Amino acid sequence: MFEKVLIANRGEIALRIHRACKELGIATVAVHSTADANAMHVRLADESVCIGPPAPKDSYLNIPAIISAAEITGADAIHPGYGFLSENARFAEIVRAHNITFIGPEAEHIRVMGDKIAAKEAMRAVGVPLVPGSDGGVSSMEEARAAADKIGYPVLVKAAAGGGGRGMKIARGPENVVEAVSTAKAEAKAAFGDDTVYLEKYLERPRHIEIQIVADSKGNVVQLGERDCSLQRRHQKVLEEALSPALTQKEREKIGEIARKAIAKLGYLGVGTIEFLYENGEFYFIEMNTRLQVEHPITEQVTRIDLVREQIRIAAGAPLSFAQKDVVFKGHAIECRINAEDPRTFRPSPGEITYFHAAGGPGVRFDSAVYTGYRIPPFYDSMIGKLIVFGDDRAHCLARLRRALGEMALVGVDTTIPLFIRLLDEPDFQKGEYHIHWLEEWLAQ
Ligand code: MV4
Repeated sequence: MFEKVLIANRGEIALRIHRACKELGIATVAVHSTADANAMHVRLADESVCIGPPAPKDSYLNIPAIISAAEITGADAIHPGYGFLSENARFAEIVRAHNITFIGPEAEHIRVMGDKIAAKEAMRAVGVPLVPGSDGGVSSMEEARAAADKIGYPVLVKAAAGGGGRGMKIARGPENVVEAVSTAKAEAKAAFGDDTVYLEKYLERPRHIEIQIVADSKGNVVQLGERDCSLQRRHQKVLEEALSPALTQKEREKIGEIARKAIAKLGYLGVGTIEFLYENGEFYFIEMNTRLQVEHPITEQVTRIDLVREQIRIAAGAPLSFAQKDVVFKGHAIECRINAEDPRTFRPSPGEITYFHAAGGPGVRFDSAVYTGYRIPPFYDSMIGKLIVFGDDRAHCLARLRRALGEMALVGVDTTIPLFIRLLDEPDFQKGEYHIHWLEEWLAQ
């Protein structure tokens, strides 16, 4: 096992990784920007290194500074968390070139899944169902038009370097293809420096369902069921559930087994998530995430498996501590992302938290890095905590969630807590009847 792990991240995920390390008897090194000198992840770590000024590009994305911090402190592994450098294949290679273990998959798997066209081809080859589409990039307007006619309208134009919804354009009919392709290309060029685009059949009201997988270096692959992440606003997840209220046990087992076999064939290592759109009983692969995800705790709650602990053990060469047959889903879990934002306008609300008290009691977990007197800096993501609630079934989970939201005290900044209280009163949400556009439509009315 590692002796010392450098955590190349901040906020709640840096704490989550620190906690897993301590439970494994591993010392931790925090890195931080000058804006985060008083952050909880710095306070809890065994050692800390300041890696630069507030702007992410100068600190949490500063590869030379992070590698230097690892070398100076003698860390034998780096955990990248989520966001920042977590899906940067070059970073994974540089870490390994310095004889430091990257706690994550092979650089080549990160690279393939980062290219959405290459990811689809890789998944097709291992038996995963895809959204019908152009099978590769379109290199001319004639090719785009022919592909769109063949797929059938509406079609969605997507950027190969995209993900997260940037550079997507809908063509409702043949007359819109040229316009959609040219704007998607221009946006992709500006955002990613790569204007490669591809076409897919546009699904009107699907759900976003993702399968958690975990794979060790001995060839063991286990799937840990799904999360329903359909409640989003502007491609930011707001609330996630495990398991999905929309799937039957038969559907769950079928897609889980497809995902497990695919990951085994790909020779993937570590934790990962396969994202699907789900509509009319069918699953369609869209993307794979090669990192630990924000919403991993709801899977932990329904499986009682510590994903971060497993991730670290796998990177150290240990076998998975369970087999597929040991995975039993129990109860229901929901995560609410608590953001320091106005709950109506979603305008960021940085500033000092003058009083903080977390909800607790049975089935309640609050993953956060805030404390009374903490000043939320304006330079980073507005997510300041995740309220994770577990119940015997979905109704029990919802009752506990309402109770827990009422216990939360976060004074001094606006938060999205009131939004969740309103959401709990909504019949569609109570019934679990929603899709990827539901939340934005509800917020707009
Ligand atoms: C789609 C789609 C409909 N049809 N693909 C958005 C982000 C990117 N990860 C994929 N996205 C979508 N791809 C086809 N063929 C609708 C979306 C989409 C979406 C997906 C998941 C969660 C929220 C979303 C919100 C808007 C659009």
